[in-house]
Amino acid sequence: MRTPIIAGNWKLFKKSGEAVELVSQLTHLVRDTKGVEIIIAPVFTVLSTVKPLIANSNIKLAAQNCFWEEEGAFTGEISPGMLMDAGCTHVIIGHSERRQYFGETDDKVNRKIKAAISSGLTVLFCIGETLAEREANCTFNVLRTQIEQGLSELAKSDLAKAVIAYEPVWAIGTGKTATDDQAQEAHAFIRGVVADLYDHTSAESIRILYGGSVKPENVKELMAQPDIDGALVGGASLKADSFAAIVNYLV
Ligand code: G2H
Repeated sequence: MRTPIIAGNWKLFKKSGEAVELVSQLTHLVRDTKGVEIIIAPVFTVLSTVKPLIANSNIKLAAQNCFWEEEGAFTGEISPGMLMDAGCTHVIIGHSERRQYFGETDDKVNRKIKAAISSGLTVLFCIGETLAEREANCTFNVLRTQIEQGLSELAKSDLAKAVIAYEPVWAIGTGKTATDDQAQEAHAFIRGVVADLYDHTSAESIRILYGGSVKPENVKELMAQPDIDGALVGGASLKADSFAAIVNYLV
């Protein structure tokens, strides 16, 4: 009943020519895919280039970040309304790379989530523990805090526009994937926190994606876990054949 999502986070890769090539191949490879929501998140500068290429496809467009103000003297920022204007339906918020390199705190993440949802975007809200936090047995405390603060002041009705992405920081771009059991355990915990904060129905409805070195070889086992509803894919989304193989994990 929860439609799976496979989302490609292109990070800081792909200028317009490369983006056109990738998307042209991808639309072809996934044109018959049904029952999976497919999302790509290119860099800001190619959103408008990519948009017409996916206009008649089953691929949706996301940005990788946004600011919380709609307009004003905020040099270098992009607002949720501007992303909608560029054709985005989704935005990634709170990716660990933003938290690690750009000073994004739970409070900033929360402001961005609220602004994005009230503008009509669906948010892919990223959480996850570092290796040090896992080794110190703090994983669940860290996840609970990130969820409580990230979703602070969001009404139950807003949750329809929220997707959670669990990305253990130690598994990002490292080639190390959480085991299926580790991922399932974290996802079940996250669903439990949503039930505590809202209710059982909201927890059962919200989609929770796994991210961190997802590739064609491991997607099937991850997706077989009862609380894993999709994947946020970095490196393997940069090639059409590997991303399509992940999207088509059931084929
Ligand atoms: C985690 C993931 C995508 P990768 O950052 O968000 O990247 O699949 O390269 O680990």
